[in-house]
Amino acid sequence: MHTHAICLFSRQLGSSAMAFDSDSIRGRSDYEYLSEIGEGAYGKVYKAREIGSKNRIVAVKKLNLPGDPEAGIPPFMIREVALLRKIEFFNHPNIVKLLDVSACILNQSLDLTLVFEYIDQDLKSFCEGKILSVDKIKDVMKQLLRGLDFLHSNMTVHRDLKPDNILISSRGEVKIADFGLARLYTYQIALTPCVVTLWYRAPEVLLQSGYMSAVDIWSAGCIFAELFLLRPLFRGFSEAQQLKKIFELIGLPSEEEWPQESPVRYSPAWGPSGMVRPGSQLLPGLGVDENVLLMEFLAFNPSNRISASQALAHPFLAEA
Ligand code: 0RS
Repeated sequence: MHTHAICLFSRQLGSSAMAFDSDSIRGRSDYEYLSEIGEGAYGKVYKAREIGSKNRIVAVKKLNLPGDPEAGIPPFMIREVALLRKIEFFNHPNIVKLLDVSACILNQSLDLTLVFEYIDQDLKSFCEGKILSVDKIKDVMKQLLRGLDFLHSNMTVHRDLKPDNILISSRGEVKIADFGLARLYTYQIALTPCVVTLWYRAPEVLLQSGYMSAVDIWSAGCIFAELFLLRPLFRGFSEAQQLKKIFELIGLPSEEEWPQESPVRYSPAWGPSGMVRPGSQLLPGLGVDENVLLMEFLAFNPSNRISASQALAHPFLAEA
């Protein structure tokens, strides 16, 4: 079969709209698929070998959506790719490297192929049944927070950070992957170089420290504790159970602290009353500095939660 497709974004990062032969778009002639490494709502991720002079190992992420050929590439996909390419431009050591992007509409379906550098291991398997030294935990957290600080200063939130999508290279480099749920939290994406008015912009937008990024910090806190405990900190199997487990550790906020706009009603049955006092030990197995930092990561109110850059300056991570 020889079909021509409309294709946005080139095979090599650099140029834009072009038409390609479908076989080359689908990558059949470019990559030898070695194994499936992941599957999710997003599609599938494969370990593959690039055919040609390079022969390097890559991670190929394939997203497929039922598409209306008349409608073209949906704006959310263009935004998603614009975000990935913007992030890529800065080439941050703690963000997985994007090598190639292509999107095309073919036979009623919309394909998006993302090619990344391949990293040997995920954090989940890295720490499985292995006791990590405090220095190693520090190193992993510093790299993770540097990656998060970079994302957050580019007004991007990951929203689904977990040990499965944090990768560790054989050289010990920590890299954040899986931007499937990541979103820019600006109203204006700089796709066109136009002057935008700042006159009506709220201070939290100007300060680029919206509460949005605090969700990643919570995740980082859970991961921090997991590196010590060698098991997930809060293992709930329903949303109610998850909240209950959280409040069992950090204490139940007062009714005044409960977000007014929340559809979840306040109930004293959620957990022991009263938030944990500052200076108390959340986890008895951890040292004082570790506990103080953990408490800052796990602040109930997102506006009180530590930022990635503040965490990097915390005594536990800053020294040595
Ligand atoms: C279920 C036990 C395993 O290089 C791995 C890579 C790996 C990558 C890579 C690079 C860039 C992604 C992967 C990526 C893209 C969604 C993703 C979701 C989760 C993780 C990565 C994603 N068990 C699962 C996965 N696993 C080992 C055990 C590995 C091992 C090495 N290298 N991904 N996953 N983006 N989209």
